Amino acid sequence: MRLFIAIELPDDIKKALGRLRIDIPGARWVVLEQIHLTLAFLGEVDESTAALLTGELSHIHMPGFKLRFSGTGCFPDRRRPRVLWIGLEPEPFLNALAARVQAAVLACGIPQEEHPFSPHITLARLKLPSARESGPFLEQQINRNFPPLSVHEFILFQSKLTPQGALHTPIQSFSLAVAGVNGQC
Ligand code: 3AM
Repeated sequence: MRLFIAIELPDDIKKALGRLRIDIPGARWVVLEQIHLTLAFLGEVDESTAALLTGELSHIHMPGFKLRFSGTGCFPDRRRPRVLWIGLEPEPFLNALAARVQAAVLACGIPQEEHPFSPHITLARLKLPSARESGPFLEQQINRNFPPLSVHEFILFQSKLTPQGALHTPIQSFSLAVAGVNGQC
């Protein structure tokens, strides 16, 4: 199965993020329900490795934390935007969580890309990168009233590729602070 690990967002934040959408020809906006903050992408993983992984992930305990949205941005750069996202203010607990998730993944023998964790929430992917068409998205400011994101768990998701796009199904959630209450989704 194709897996990734992410932080889920509450509906009010998904709705607020949805309001950042603008009309960009050829943009594929992530459906609201599937917007998430990726901690690690695992790719294809067999059942026994997935079982090992859930064991490793359940050992991760740390305090919950709050994230604030910083502003819009894009990958790979503003001249050829392919992925449009919203970024997060630096938060050491988020980096610590991503590092611990990464270590758990590597401990299960699942290879990871080497590039450093760059916290972002993907909102759209562009088939035809256009700096001009993406400009109005990138110029949007995140105002102070934008709701913060309280993080108290992370989730192992399955991603099924379908002709209509990827379908995400939560497999198991892992509570950050409280030991022993990890739930099957
Ligand atoms: O949150 P973002 O968009 O950065 O792009 C996919 C998404 O990350 C990424 O995994 C997250 C959950 O789907 N992803 C999908 N296929 C990938 C791949 N082959 C990938 N990341 C790296 N390699």
